[in-house]
Amino acid sequence: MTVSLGELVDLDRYPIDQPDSPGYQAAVGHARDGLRSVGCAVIKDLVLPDGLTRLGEEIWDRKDTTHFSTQVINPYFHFHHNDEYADDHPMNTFLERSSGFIPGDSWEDTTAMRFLFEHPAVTSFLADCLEIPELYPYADPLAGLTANILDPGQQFTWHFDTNEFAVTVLVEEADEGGLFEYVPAIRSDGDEGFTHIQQVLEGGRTGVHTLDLRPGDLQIFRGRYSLHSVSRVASDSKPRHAAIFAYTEQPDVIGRLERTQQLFGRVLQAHIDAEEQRVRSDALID
Ligand SMILES: O=C(O)CCC(=O)C(=O)O
Ligand SMILES: [Fe+2]
Repeated sequence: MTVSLGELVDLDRYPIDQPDSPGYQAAVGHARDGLRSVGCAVIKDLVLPDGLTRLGEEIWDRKDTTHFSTQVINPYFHFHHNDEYADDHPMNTFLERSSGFIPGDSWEDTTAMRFLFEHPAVTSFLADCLEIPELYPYADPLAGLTANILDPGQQFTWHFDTNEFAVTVLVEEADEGGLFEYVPAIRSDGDEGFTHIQQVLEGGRTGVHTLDLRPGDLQIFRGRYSLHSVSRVASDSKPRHAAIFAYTEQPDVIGRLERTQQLFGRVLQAHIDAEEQRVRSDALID
């Protein structure tokens, strides 16, 4: 089955394939405002209803490949106590992540998911929004293209992403819970922001934004600098399904061995090779 960009994306409202058009400029301007001010931009109803149906079916068809894992982790995905830090430090504050991922190698080249994730018009539009010269699909064969699955009762606790940017399309929302929350730019290169992070981990709401995201909306997010979470989906709710497109500013970035094992329950040879030859863009804690 083939698909075209116009079948998936509302190109009338958002002509992402026509960079010189007023509609394109308006969408980029709006996204830049959000990204500059709070590190987050939402493009409402970017995906058309039929596109959403198709993404929804692709996720349900592959849901049995979801790797679910419950872990008690700190915001950097560590799960061991670190004696160099106090007990009430973010490094030693462990909370529940109980969601699952449909991994990158579940999405064949013919899927609408992969088509959107890798489409040059999508990547260059996103780069424009993020005000960077180039954007590369995260080269990790498992973590690059995923669906994040939160079944009833599950939550994705406060954390930072390894990759600089993430793009999310909410495909199916929970009836209750499953809300995306974030604290913009709580850390930066050279400042880990531990004090504020600890307040949030302990339930503090200072600086916490709750996103009003609906199915079909596309969210652009700087997840490496903004602490974020998805709140618990109610036990009697529908599941929450979100497509996650991960991108990097540099090509050929691959996730760490340990985190890959944690999130996907396995690693590929590419992860083992990359561990020996790391390509990193900053020195923040992973
Ligand atoms: O499902 C979402 O909206 C975000 C999930 C997330 O933060 C992640 O996959 O790292
Ligand atoms: Fe994240």
